Amino acid sequence: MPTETLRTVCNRDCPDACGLIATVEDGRLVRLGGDPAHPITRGFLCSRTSQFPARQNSPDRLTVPLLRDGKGFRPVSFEEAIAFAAERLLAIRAESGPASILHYRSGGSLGMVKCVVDLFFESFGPVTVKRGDICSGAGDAAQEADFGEEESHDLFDLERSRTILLWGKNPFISNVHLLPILKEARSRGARIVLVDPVRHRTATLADTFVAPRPGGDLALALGVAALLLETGRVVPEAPSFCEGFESFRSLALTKGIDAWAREAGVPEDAIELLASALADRPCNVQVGWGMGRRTNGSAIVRAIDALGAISGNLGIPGGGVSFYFKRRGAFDTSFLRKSPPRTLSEPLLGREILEAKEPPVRAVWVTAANPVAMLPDSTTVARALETREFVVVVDSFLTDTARRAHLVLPTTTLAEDDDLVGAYGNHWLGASVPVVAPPPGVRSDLEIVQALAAEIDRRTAGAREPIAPGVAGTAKEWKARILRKVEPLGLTVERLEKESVRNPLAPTVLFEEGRFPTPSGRMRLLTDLPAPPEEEPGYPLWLFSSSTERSQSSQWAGEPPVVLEATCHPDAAPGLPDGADVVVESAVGSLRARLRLDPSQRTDVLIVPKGGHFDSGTCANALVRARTTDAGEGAAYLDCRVRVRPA
Ligand SMILES: Nc1nc2c(c(=O)[nH]1)N[C@H]1C(S)=C(S)[C@@H](COP(=O)(O)OP(=O)(O)OC[C@H]3O[C@@H](n4cnc5c(=O)[nH]c(N)nc54)[C@H](O)[C@@H]3O)O[C@H]1N2
Ligand SMILES: Nc1nc2c(c(=O)[nH]1)N[C@H]1C(S)=C(S)[C@@H](COP(=O)(O)OP(=O)(O)OC[C@H]3O[C@@H](n4cnc5c(=O)[nH]c(N)nc54)[C@H](O)[C@@H]3O)O[C@H]1N2
Ligand code: SF4
Ligand SMILES: [Mo]
Repeated sequence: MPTETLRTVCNRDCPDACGLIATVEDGRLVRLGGDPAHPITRGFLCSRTSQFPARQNSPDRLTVPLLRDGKGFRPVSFEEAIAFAAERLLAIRAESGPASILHYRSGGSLGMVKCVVDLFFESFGPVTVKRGDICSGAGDAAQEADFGEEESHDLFDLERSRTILLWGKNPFISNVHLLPILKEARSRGARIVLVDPVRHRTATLADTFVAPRPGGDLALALGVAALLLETGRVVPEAPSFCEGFESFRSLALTKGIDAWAREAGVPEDAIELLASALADRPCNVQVGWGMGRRTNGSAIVRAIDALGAISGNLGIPGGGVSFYFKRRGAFDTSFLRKSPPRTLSEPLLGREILEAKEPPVRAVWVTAANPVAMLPDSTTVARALETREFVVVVDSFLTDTARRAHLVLPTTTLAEDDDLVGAYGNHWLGASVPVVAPPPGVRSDLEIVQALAAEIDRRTAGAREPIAPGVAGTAKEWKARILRKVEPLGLTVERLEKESVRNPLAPTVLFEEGRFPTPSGRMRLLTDLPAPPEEEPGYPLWLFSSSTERSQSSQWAGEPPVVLEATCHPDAAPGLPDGADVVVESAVGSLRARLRLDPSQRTDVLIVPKGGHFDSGTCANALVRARTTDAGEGAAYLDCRVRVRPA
C-alpha cells in the first residue's frame, strides 16, 4: 500500500480540538502533524499527540477482549465477551433493578457519538450515573450563576485586548494553541499578566507575574475590587447591570488592601498591578480550569467574574472573563435523558459506590475513563471497583482501572475514531474519521453497545421492548443526527470531515447589549464568602498535581514514570538535597518520590505531575482526599496538604 496523508480531528480532552494530518504507510500510522489550514492548530501539535503513533502501534495495545480468570485474564472472542456481559447485566438488573448498575463515562474521548453509550444505558435502565464534574464543575457553576450561561469571547477577539490576564493557567503545557495568539498580542504591545502560585514556563511570556498563596485568589480578587472601588476605577454603570452590587462592595471593603494582600500572600503592590491591568481596557481574563479545583473554587471564579464586571470589561470587544467555550453548543443530543436516573457524586465516587444502598452498586461499566488513577482518593476508588461483582472497562490499554475489571473490551483510539468534536478552548468544530483500520478484535464504543443491545434483545425477546433499534445507525448516521441543528447552516458531516469550521451559533463578543440570561437580566455578583479551607497542622505544603506535557491525564507519551518527581523550594524540604529519595505524606496516603529543588517556587507548594499510575505508586490521587467544591460538585483536588520526609 502506498503512503497516504489523511486528515482527522483530535478527540482528546484538550481545549484545542486540533486538525490532525496523519501519515499512513501500509495501513500503519507513522506520523501525526498539525493541520496548517486549521486557524487554531496552525500546523503544529502538542508533544503528547505528536508522539501518539508510538502508542497507536505499541505492543501494549489491547486487541482482544479479556475475561477475568482467577487473578489474571484470558483472551476471549468478541461474541463470547458480549454474551457474558449481557448475561451478567441482565441477571443483576432482574435481581436488583437497573440502578444497581453504574455507567461511568469520562473524558478519554470528547467525541459526541459516545453519547450513544449513555443512550444505551438509559434504555437498558436507566442505570446509575455520575453527578457533578471533577474537571470544571466549580467554574461551570460559577459562570452559570454569574452570567446565566457559560461561554467565551471568540479566541481571536484577544487580538483586540490591551491586557490579557492569565489567571491560573499554563498554556505552554495544557493549551498550547493559545500560545501563538498570546505571542502576537505581546508583539503588538498588549500586556500579559499571569497569576499562579507556581512559577512555570508561562511566566516567561508574562510582563507581570503574581504568585499568590494557593487558593489566595479569593482574597486577591477582593483586594483588587476594594482598590478599584476606593480609587474610582469602577465603571459608573456597574450598579445598574450588576445584581448585588452593594453587597459585593461591602464584602470587598470589609478589609483594607494591606489585609487582603496579606491574606492572599502577595505584596501590596501586586494588588495595584492587577487593578491597573483590569482598568487598562479592554482586558480579557483567561481563567484556568485548575483553579476551581478547591473547596472554595467556585467562589474564586465568581470573584474573578466580578472583577471583570465592575472594571467594565464585560460586553466589550477584547474583554470578557473566559473559562469555557460551549463545546456542545452546536450539537443536538436531545435523544438523551428521557428518565431521571439515580446519581452518585463524581468527586466522591469511590465512597459513594461502597456506601450505595437500595440498591447497592453491583456492576460498573467504565467508558473512556481511568477513575482509579484520576479520581480523588484512588485507594478507595480501587477498593470500590475490586469489591464489585461485575466490572467492565472499555479501553485501549490495560489501565489501573482495567486491571480491576472482570471484562475488558478493547476499543478504538483517536486514529480510528469516527466522531464529532467541539473544542472547549475555541469555537471550532470538527469531525474525526478513521485514518487507520482498528485491529480485528477491536470495536468502537458505538459498535460495542450495539452488539450488546442486540444480544440483550435476543435474550429478552417477547418479554421486553427491544432496545437495539434505539441505538442503531452507523457512526456517520449518528454524526448527521447530532449535527441536525447546524446542518441548515452548512455544517454537514461531509464538510466537517474535510475541514474544521467555526461554530456559527457562537457569538464573538458576549453580552454586548448589556443584558445577561439570568432571571433579572443582570449579572450577579458574589455576595457571600465560603468557609476557608481547613487547616491541616503538620502538613505545611500544598500539593499541586498539574498537567505535564508528557501526558494526557493518565495516558503517557512514552513510558509512564516509575518514580514520582516532586518539585519544591529548598526551604520547603529543609536539609534534603536535590535528587533525594523522599516520602510525600498527606492525611490519606503516602508516596515515594524523588525530590527536585527549585528556588524560584513559593515555599508552601509541592508540585507533582497529574496522571501518574496508581499501581506503580506515582499517582497523586493516592494523596488527595475526596471532597467536593463549594458549588457544581467539582473535585477539590488542589486543597491537598502534604509534608515531605526522607525515605
Ligand atoms: N499536557 C496536558 N494538557 C492537558 C491535560 C493534560 O493532562 N496534559 N489535561 C487537559 C484537561 S482534562 C484539562 S481540564 C485542562 C486542564 O487545564 P488546567 O487545569 O488549566 O491545567 P493545568 O496545566 O494543570 O493548570 C492548572 C494551573 O492552575 C494553577 N493553579 C492551581 N491552583 C491555583 C490557585 O489556587 N490559584 C491560581 N491562580 N492558580 C492555581 C496551577 O499552578 C497550574 O498552573 O488541560 C487539558 N490539557
Ligand atoms: N490529581 C489530579 N487528578 C486529576 C486532575 C488533576 O489536575 N489532578 N485532573 C482531572 C481532570 S481535569 C480530568 S478531565 C480527569 C480525567 O480523567 P479521565 O478522563 O478518567 O482520564 P484519562 O487518563 O484521560 O482516561 C481516559 C481513558 O480513556 C481511554 N480512551 C481513549 N479514547 C477512548 C475511546 O474512544 N473510548 C473508550 N472507551 N476509551 C477511550 C484512554 O485510553 C484512557 O485510559 O482527571 C482529573 N484528575
Ligand atoms: S491533545 Fe490538544 S493540543 Fe494535542 S493534538 Fe490534541 S487537541 Fe491538539
Ligand atoms: Mo479536565
